[in-house]
Amino acid sequence: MTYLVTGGAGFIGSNYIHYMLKKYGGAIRIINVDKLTYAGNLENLKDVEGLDNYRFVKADICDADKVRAIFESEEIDRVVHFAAESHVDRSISDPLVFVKTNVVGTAVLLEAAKAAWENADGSFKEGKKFLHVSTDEVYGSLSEDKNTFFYEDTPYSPHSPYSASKASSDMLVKAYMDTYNFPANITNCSNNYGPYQFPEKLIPLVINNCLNGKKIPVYGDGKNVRDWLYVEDHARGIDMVMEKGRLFETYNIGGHNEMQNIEIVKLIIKTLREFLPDTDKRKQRITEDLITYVGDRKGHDRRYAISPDKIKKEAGWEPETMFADGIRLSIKWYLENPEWMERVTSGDYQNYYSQMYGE
Ligand code: NAD
Ligand code: TDX
Repeated sequence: MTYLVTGGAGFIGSNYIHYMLKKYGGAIRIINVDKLTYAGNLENLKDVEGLDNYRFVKADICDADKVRAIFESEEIDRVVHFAAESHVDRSISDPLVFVKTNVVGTAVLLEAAKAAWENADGSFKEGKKFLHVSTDEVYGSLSEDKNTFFYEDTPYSPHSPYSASKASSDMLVKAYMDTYNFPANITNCSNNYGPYQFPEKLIPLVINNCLNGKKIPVYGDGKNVRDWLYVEDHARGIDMVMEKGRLFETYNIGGHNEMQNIEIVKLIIKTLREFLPDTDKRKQRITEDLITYVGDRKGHDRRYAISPDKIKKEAGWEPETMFADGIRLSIKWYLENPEWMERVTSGDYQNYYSQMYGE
């Protein structure tokens, strides 16, 4: 069984590749296609690099010739499509790259998979599936009423250029399913956290700023709510949708872990203080005095919360890692991997590809 994973050098993609190779070993083969933008870090995958059943291809998913060539040279059974520009703040200052990668890149992949998998009569070869990884941000924003959730049939109402580009890519996948019976699933998940997350996103940013005695920028009143999902739970959810999800269906994946941003910031400060010994000089600087309220993000969605009822009922998936445990695991990981953070923040990690692959 051969998987084409796009964006496998990013945060969720690299965790997914680790999860899959650990679970299935040599029974599967993974081809990781990634452009290696600022967010793609091959060092995340150092430990699988030498495996016979893992191959890395440096390519932009917008490059139709290259993508088609991959489908022609390999018998791809399954596509798991993570590759995207993923940071909301960047989409506010530079929307066009989001449209290009997230919309055009998805269209290119769909075309290549369709061309490779379609029979002469318009049906598709047995067992093929395209799983498109999307976000709960396509549904817009919820009120603070705790009884409201995003469901699979919640109308799309994206607000940021990022979520609008993801919504467009979802619509393209839906169009391929409706028009061609193209074998696909869409998953929409909530905020992920865990190892290997680029420190532009809230949790690793707060950990990194604390460890460096830097101010922690909290947008607006800090009371925006996100529904946090431990990345390994997400990887398992994607695998279960791939195995058990009904074709043409959408599945929401969420952790039932709603938290206000400010609660998370305070919890990270408290946990770091607990983990660091008194002799560690950094500890004295890690206090709530680092918290700095700054101007709000433009168009900032107030609350996200996902109902994972459908994936639970149909695939038996449930989150296994509650936030209280997951955040401790994550903080420990960042504390134990200071060189990873150092190389990512200094930009050094970007030399890894040329050292490793000699290009
Ligand atoms: P990330 O930014 O950490 O990684 C994205 C990866 O895609 C990087 O390796 C990057 O090099 C690659 N990439 C970017 N543009 C490319 C292009 N044109 N061609 C090939 N590769 C390219 O993102 P992430 O947080 O791992 O998110 C993965 C997917 O999950 C995205 O589709 C995102 O929208 C979705 N998602 C993320 C979250 C989250 O909390 N992080 C939540 C819901 C959905
Ligand atoms: O410095 C910060 N200060 C702050 O208050 C940052 C980076 C964020 N925030 C707030 C904004 C959000 O309310 O924290 C919350 C989380 O922000 P991000 O980590 O940027 O995530 P978010 O915008 O919620 O989007 C994430 O989850 C959904 C991912 O980046 C998306 O790719 C995913 O689709």
